Amino acid sequence: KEIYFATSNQHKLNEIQEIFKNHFIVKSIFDLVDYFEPEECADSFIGNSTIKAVTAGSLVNKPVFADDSGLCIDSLKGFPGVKSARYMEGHTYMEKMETLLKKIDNNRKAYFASAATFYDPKTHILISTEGRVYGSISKDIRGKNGFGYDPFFIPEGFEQTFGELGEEIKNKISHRFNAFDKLKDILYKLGL
Ligand code: ITT
Repeated sequence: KEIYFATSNQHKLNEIQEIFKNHFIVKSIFDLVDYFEPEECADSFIGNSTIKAVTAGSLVNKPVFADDSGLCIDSLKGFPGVKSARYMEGHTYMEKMETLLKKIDNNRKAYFASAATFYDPKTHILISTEGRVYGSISKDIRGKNGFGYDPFFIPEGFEQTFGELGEEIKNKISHRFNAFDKLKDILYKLGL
């Protein structure tokens, strides 16, 4: 089975291709169209992943997946959260992680969240799930694997950051894995 993933983030595409390798052939939406990214104006991850999936699915008239995700830091009241991508604009992740490190107090708890949406424009079936991985923000920025905020996030049960742990471990425990694994189970139960 083939499904198109409505993302412009190559790292997300690679992770989803790996997670689904025994279930779906996941292709980039850019194989079909010069996909135009819709404005992510919702105030929740599921709201934004729904906007992406419905826009893309309607454009290509085929079933699609979308993901909206971010890092929520406890001591910053969940910031950057749904603004995780926008917060980065015009800066490098290194600069932004350093700025965040200065703002975080003794409570270093944080989680990554991912909303996964499936949309089929022919049947109008629309399904969303959310997944999280809990952990903490490291005191320094470590590791070159992954992307975005991975080099300063330590998942629970580990001492290394996602940047150090690498994709094999990340893909077994990540927010994205948890969200898409739930979505996969629902699609399977519905026979889709
Ligand atoms: P698309 O909307 O095209 O899918 P995007 O990168 O703009 O790509 P989002 O709007 O969902 O995606 O923004 C998510 C941001 O949250 C992402 O750019 C990273 O900064 C951060 N993020 C999400 N998942 C992450 C992960 O697994 N590791 C590190 N940072 C992550």
